[in-house]
Amino acid sequence: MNPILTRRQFTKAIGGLAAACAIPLAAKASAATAAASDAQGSAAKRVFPKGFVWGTATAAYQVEGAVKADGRGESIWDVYAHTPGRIVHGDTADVADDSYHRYPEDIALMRGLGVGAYRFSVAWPRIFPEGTGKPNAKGVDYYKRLVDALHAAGIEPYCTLYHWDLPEALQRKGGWQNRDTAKAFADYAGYMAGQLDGRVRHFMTMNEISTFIGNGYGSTSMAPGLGLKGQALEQARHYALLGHGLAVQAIRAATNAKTRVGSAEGINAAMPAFDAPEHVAAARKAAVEQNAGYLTAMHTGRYTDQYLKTLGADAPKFTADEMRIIGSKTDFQGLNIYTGDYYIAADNERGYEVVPFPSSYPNMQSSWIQFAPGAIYWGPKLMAEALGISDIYITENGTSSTAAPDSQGRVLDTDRVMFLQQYLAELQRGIADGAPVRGYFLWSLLDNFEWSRGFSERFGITYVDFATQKRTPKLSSQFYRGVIASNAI
Ligand code: PNW
Repeated sequence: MNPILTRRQFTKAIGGLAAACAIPLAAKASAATAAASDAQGSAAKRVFPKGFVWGTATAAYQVEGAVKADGRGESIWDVYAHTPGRIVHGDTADVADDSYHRYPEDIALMRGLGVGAYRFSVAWPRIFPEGTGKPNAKGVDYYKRLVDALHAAGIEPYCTLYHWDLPEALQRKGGWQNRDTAKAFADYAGYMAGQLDGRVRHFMTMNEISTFIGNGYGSTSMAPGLGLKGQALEQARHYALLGHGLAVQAIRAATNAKTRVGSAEGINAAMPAFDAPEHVAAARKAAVEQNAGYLTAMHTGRYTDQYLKTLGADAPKFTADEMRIIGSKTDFQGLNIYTGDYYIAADNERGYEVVPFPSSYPNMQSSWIQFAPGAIYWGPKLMAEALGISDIYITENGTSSTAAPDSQGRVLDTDRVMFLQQYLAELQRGIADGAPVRGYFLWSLLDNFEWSRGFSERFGITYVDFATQKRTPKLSSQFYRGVIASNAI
């Protein structure tokens, strides 16, 4: 899917980006040399498997804008963002990157990078403005146009059906606290997958159940901002999982046999404090238990004994049939990996103990992103071993950075370059050690609406001037371009 470019194609592509980014020629020459030496099979290069999928990722609410266009209904994030005090600086995503209109420009940026894949999400309220009922043809057509334009550019679309923008009409009926929402989601997911069948080969049901339930239902830092506790919170988590399982079945029923279905779950990857066998075993146990309410349930069709015991009276009510649905077989697992937690072996019931980060531990601009490249080595490896997962995609990885245009208009985000270089080296090492990772999606193609942080935290490898919508590839774009072209780090 990502053939190594001829030297001429490569130099041309890098030349275009270098001009856009005004990067000196020396960098261009060394990248071209790397590609050339790779073609000769240099042993010094750390090479990714042939056919490894390189992509970028975004989500509908974070980039599209156009919140009133073509009959789109209201989502919980429209309501939340327009509630005073919820978002840093009172930002909203009413316009965001205006990708609803500017997607051809975004696809051109991806061509410049040389990515073979793009992970985007569908806004449920564009398809069913009221959550259920009659589909909105104009919303469906937008995604057909997007997907067709991607194919025309030689970029494979990977589609997420729920990246947190629940139709507000369903929130008024209880949102994920209402079991009917799981059914409504499956109906929407099946309908949309059917509409894109044949044009999209990879569907993800949901993005990070852990985050939208934890932050939106458990705390108030994301929409709908409920701050629930106890059993009510656990029941909502269970219904979100049920929605995933029902959607897997609905997507399968609506699409051809070659279509592949999975999800994109966020994990704070369990890492051994260092790779002594007892700490590795501890981290493996932790990987299962820390994800008991998400990945473990989805891949085993049951909640672990320890999970239910810890929750006690707060445990969700569930039936055997619901657990079978939650455990519906998937074809791949997406993992969003930004950071991790260190574990050591411990003489307690669980057999492990989490090690808090010392205050001196380095982190990126976002306070929750500890710099932990080992997360992307251990995360996929331990999840695959513990849960028997055969195909993993890194559906998100990246970082925020404060880098802004310098006096020449360049954005030299060396912190992001450093971050990506270290994480990708660890990913390559993990794959070489047997982690079944098939692809990598960098979050994000563009600076975008970073939820409650608004536009104050920028995750893009392309700088976006939100006043003019001008896009400028950052230094990290040039770095990623070289990784893709050489399929190596
Ligand atoms: C993920 N946390 O979200 C999302 O899937 C993206 O939409 C988001 O832009 C990206 O990561 C960067 O934040 C998370 O606070 C947001 O732990 C917050 C957290 C984790 C993931």
